[in-house]
Amino acid sequence: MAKILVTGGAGFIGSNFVRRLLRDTDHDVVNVDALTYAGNLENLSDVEGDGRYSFHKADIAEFASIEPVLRETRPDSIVHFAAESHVDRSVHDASAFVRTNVVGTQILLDVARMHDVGRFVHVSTDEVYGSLGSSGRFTETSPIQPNSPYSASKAGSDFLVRAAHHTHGMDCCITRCSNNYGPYQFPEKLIPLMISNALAGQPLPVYGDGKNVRDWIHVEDHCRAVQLVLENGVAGEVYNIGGNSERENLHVVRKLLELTGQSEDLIRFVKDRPGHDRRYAIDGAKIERELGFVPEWTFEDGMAATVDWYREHGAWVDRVKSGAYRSYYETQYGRLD
Ligand code: NAD
Ligand code: TDX
Repeated sequence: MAKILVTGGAGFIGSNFVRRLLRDTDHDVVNVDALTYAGNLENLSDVEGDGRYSFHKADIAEFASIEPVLRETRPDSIVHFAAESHVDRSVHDASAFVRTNVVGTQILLDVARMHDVGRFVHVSTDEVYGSLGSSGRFTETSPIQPNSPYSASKAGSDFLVRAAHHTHGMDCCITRCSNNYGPYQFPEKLIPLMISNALAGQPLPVYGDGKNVRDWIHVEDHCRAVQLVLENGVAGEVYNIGGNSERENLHVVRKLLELTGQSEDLIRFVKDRPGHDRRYAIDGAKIERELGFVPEWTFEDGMAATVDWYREHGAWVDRVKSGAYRSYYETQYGRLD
């Protein structure tokens, strides 16, 4: 039994990971989250009473906020999910991305070293590799060529984690995963946004020609891979994690319209995202060979299960979409008729 501190545990992937650790291990789990617009404790309401779980509201970018949490809880390991995570928001204003993703990661590394934390798993993204043409896949040795303020800030955090291992001998691993989908994803990202709009009979905004490609992975597969890296990864190594499910955006949107029983007339082609990366695809050979990870969800089963989840959690979606989400939506999309 160990004590695992999870940052960003009130967000989409972090909350799925916290639930997984409590369900499948005997570890104690300390969830640290600043509860930004993307952090929602309702995502973990089912584990609130668990004696092995605790929540601490703290900001990783403020030493005086995060340091006391580690001093008090003394975790054995950290799994670092906390980040500003949405590319479109980083196009509007990158400052929070630099603050949390870059400065926050360095402060967290400093505090972890100060309190002799062992393994530090840094959860990163395939977007740090930039964009692919019509062929090829990202390997762990692909050049780091981030194109958006979001991915540049994640690449910066990856380099700081690499440096902490190289300079201070910290026990760090980095994971770089492709696009996640599944329960509790905030409806600013493609799949939950399209599902919630389709269920409400509202227009579906597709950027550009809709032919950009992402490699979709179910969040449960991603969380299982991160757990394998936490348990068996080699210090200083990077592990790519992919879903073996490359799909064009338009294919994804059409599939979701089919699953929600809505017409393709709801599709609206809107102005493209500035600097929009064309294609991401992960070569997952290293994590398969070294840690035995292969994704289990097929794209088709995962999409159907996710549509069912959003259908059954209408109240969660309504609460999440109220308030600040509305003004973001208007800034990003204006009126879609
Ligand atoms: P999310 O936006 O749903 O959650 C991020 C969480 O971090 C929120 O709970 C938020 O409150 C918290 N947070 C933000 N700033 C903080 C701060 N300063 N201090 C403490 N907590 C703070 O994001 P997500 O989609 O769950 O992504 C989690 C991680 O996985 C991120 O690091 C992201 O870069 C990475 N990732 C995401 C995907 C994806 O498809 N969503 C793919 C690959 C990697
Ligand atoms: O309204 C939309 N219309 C649209 O066409 C939105 C929100 C997205 N898109 C397109 C842009 C992308 O090609 O869909 C694709 C996926 O977009 P996002 O869901 O915003 O994801 P992406 O930009 O690919 O980044 C995601 O994957 C990697 C996550 O948000 C990151 O946190 C992760 O690191």
